[in-house]
Amino acid sequence: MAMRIRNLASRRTMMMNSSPISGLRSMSSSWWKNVEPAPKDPILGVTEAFLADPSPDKVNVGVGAYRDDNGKPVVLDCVREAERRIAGTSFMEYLPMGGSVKMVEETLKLAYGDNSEFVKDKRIAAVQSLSGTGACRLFADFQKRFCPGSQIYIPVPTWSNHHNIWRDAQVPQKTYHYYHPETKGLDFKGLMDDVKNAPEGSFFLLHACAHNPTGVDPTEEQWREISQLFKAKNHFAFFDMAYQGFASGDPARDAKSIRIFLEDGHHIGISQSYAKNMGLYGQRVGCLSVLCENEKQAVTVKSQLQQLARPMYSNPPLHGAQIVSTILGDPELKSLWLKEVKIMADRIIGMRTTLRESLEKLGSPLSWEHVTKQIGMFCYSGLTPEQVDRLTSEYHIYMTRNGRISMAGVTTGNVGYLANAIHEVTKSS
Ligand code: PLA
Repeated sequence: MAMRIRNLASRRTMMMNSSPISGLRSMSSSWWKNVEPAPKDPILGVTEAFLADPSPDKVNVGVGAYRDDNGKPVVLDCVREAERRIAGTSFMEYLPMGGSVKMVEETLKLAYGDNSEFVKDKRIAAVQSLSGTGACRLFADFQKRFCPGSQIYIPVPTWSNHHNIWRDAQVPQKTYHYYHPETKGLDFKGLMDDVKNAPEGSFFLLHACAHNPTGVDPTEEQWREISQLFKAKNHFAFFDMAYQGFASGDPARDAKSIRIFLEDGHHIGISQSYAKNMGLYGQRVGCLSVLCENEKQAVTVKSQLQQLARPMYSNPPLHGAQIVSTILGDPELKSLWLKEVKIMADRIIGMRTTLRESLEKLGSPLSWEHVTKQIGMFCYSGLTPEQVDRLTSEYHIYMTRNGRISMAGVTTGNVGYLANAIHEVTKSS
C-alpha cells in the first residue's frame, strides 16, 4: 500500500514537471510577493517570545492565563467531572448555527440573573460564540451590517484586540477617557465628559468587570451615574464580560454593572467567555447576547446573528459547550465551580499583597498601593516600555510593553524574583 502511494506520488511529480502547468508554478511563487510580515501581537507575541527563551529562570506574566501556585495550568475539578460524565455519551453531531441551546440558556442566567424577566419573556437574542473574541467580532459585524454608519467608542486603554476586532469589521473607532495615569485610578470625569459629548445614540464598549489592562472598575455608584447618562443620551452599551468572577470571586457580584443597566431599562449587548472563569481557554466557548424589545425582535435578531456565523464558521464547537452545560445544569457541579472561581480569585488577591509587600520590603522609593487596589487578573504596574524591555532582556520576565502584569502568572515561587527585578529597573526612576 505504502509503495503504491509512493509510485503514484512520483508519477504525479513527473507529470507536473513535463506539463505546461510547470510554467504557471513559477508564476504562483510570486503570488504573495506583496505580503509584508504581520506585526507581532502585543499579547500573544509575548507568549511566543517566552516559549523561545531557554532560560530556567524565565517568568511569563504576559497573557492572562491562570496558573496554580506551582505555575501550572489548571483544569478545574468541576470540568474534570463534567468531562467524565460527557465521555459516556460520544455525541459528535453538528450543533445548530446558534450553538448549544442549553449552554446559552445557562450562560444568560449568569449575566442577566437567575430569575431574569428578560429570559422569561424570551427577549434576548443569544448565540454560542467562539469564546469572548468571537462574541465581540460577531457583534461588531452585526453592528456594521445593521447600523452601517455607526462608530464604536472604546476606552483608553483597552484589551488590544478590541481595536483589531472593530477595525476588521470596518466599524470606525472613537475613544473615551478611562484611566488616570497619575492616580492610577478611574478618570471618571473624563469618561463622563466623553459620554456626554458623544453624538446621541452612540455605541460604547464597556468592560463589565475587572477591566483589562488596568484592573480599575467604576464603583457601583459610578456605574449608576454612567447608566443614567447613557439613558439621557440614548447610547448603546456593549459589555465585554471576559472575567466574570475574577473581580470579586463571585460571578453574580461581578455582573453588577450589567444589572444596573438592566434595571434602568437599557437594551444592551453582552459578550461572555468561559476561557478564564472555567479555565476553558482552548475550548473557545462563549456567548453573544442582545436584549431586544420583545420576543419577535429577538427571534429576528438571532436569525441574523446565525446568518453572520454561517459563512464564517457555520456552527460553534461542541465539546466546550457540553462541559459548560453539564456544570451549570447540575446544582452540585455549579456550586463546586463557584468555589473554584473563588479560589482562583483569592489566590490572585493574595499574590497582589505579596508582590506589594515584597517591593516595599526591598525599600522601593515608589508607591505600589495600586497593586492591591486594582482588581481582576491584571496589574497595570506603571512600568514603562523601556523598563519592561529591561525586565525581559536582563531577567527573562515576559509581560506586555504597556506594563501590564498578569497576576494569574505570579506564584509564591516567582514573586520574590519578580519583585526584585521590578525594584532593580525602577529604583532610579
Ligand atoms: N475580552 C477581554 C477584555 C479580554 O481580555 C480577552 C482575553 C477576551 C475578551 C477574549 O478572550 P477569549 O476569546 O479567550 O474568551 N484576553 C487575554 C488573552 C486573556 C488574549 O489576549 O487573547 C489577555 O491576555 O488579554
